[in-house]
Amino acid sequence: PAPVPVGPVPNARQIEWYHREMIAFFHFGMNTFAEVNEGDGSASPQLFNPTALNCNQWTSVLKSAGISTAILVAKHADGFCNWPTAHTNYSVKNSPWKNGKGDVVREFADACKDSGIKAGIYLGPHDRHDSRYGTPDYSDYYASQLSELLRNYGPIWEIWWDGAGADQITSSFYDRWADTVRTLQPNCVVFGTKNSYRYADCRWMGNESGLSGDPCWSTINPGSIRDEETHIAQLNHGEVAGTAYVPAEVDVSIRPSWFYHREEDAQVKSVAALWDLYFNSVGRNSVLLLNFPPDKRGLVSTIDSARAAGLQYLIKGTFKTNLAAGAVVKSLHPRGGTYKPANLVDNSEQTYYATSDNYVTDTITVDLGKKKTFDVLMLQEVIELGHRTTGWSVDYSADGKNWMPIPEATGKESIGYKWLIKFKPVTASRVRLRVTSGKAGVAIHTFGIYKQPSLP
Ligand code: IPT
Repeated sequence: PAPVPVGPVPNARQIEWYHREMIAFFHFGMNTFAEVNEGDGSASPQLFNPTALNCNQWTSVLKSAGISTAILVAKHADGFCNWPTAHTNYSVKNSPWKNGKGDVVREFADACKDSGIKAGIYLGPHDRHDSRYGTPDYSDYYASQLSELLRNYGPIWEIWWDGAGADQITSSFYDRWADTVRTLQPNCVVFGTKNSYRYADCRWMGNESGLSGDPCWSTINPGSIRDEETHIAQLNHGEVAGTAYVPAEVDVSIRPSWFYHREEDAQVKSVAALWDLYFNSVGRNSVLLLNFPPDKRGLVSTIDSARAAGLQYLIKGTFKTNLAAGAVVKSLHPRGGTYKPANLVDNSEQTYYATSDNYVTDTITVDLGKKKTFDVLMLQEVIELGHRTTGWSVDYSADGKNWMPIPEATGKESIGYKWLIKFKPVTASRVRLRVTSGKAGVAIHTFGIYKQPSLP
């Protein structure tokens, strides 16, 4: 029989979310034109006037970056609405852009649909423009806008409830807004923070620099999300004994700022920096939400798009071949039946290796048959069965007798959806995974070793 799940397990939205691995963020709006990051809500709608807005250009950037989901800022804390909402005059309809007939959300949603990209929405809970902010009337206002966005633009894959500045938005506001989300778009992932913690499918991971914790558990105690300021470490690492399954989403900008500023063109993250970022987010059991701020034309800079394509080149080039594929795999405590050690290297997520229920530790030896050189390691647990393994190390050997540790892969804790490690190239004919502790028996579907191509 199959192993029994342990602890909290993901819901269907979270399983789908993990498999996307990377999401693009588009911060675009009044701040782009006012040349600030946190507008106070007083900028005139006359300022908003992209000269060449083309969301198909945005999605083509994502295509070459291998990113299949995107979240657009519909309204940031300055309150300006990127769609012609019926509920305020502070929107594109009073801007010169397309003589007030434009709708950025529509163009974004249509471009996503045309290119097979899932569209998400950031609707800032904080609002510095609207005088009702923080009152029950604001709750009505926000709920009406949420309905507009969730009814009129097709499937919305994720809704982003930024906690920034939103402390006056109490949990009763979110109770109502969550009801709107669940009624109109049952499959919509909720990024929740602070007072929206009850509804969070995924959590903030505690910083905006792209650095998930090591370890990084998908589980957390909900109070740690609510009491963010005093629980940054818990957000960053998760909590191994957490009572809720709320994995980390890593929001970080490809530039220093969230909104576009020309003077930052020379500070776009390099491909090497993005590669590190990928390992520190996707490679740490998290999903990467990478911001590409469109400029005043309404286009993503070619600098940003070239870097993102460089990252995709490295991802593809590295992970195309698992050098352990087809290796002879043996373990100390196999469960038997269909849960074979060889499932670890069969390039299939549908089959997995498991230990017998009496064992939470194991030693799994992968015989490569000949010497191979690799510098990346990947492990993937069966997330549907909960976080199981809590301690592991990887060693290598040239003769099967003398084993050397991979220092970067020694004394590790969490695995989860995906754990990646890169290190100086190692040449070996055998690799072994020592599972040293767990909450339940091992259930891992992939053990991979890879060789990075050189930087583009
Ligand atoms: C921070 C919020 O407090 C948090 O809830 C989350 O929304 C996060 O932003 C997103 O980056 S505030 C930020 C200035 C660190």
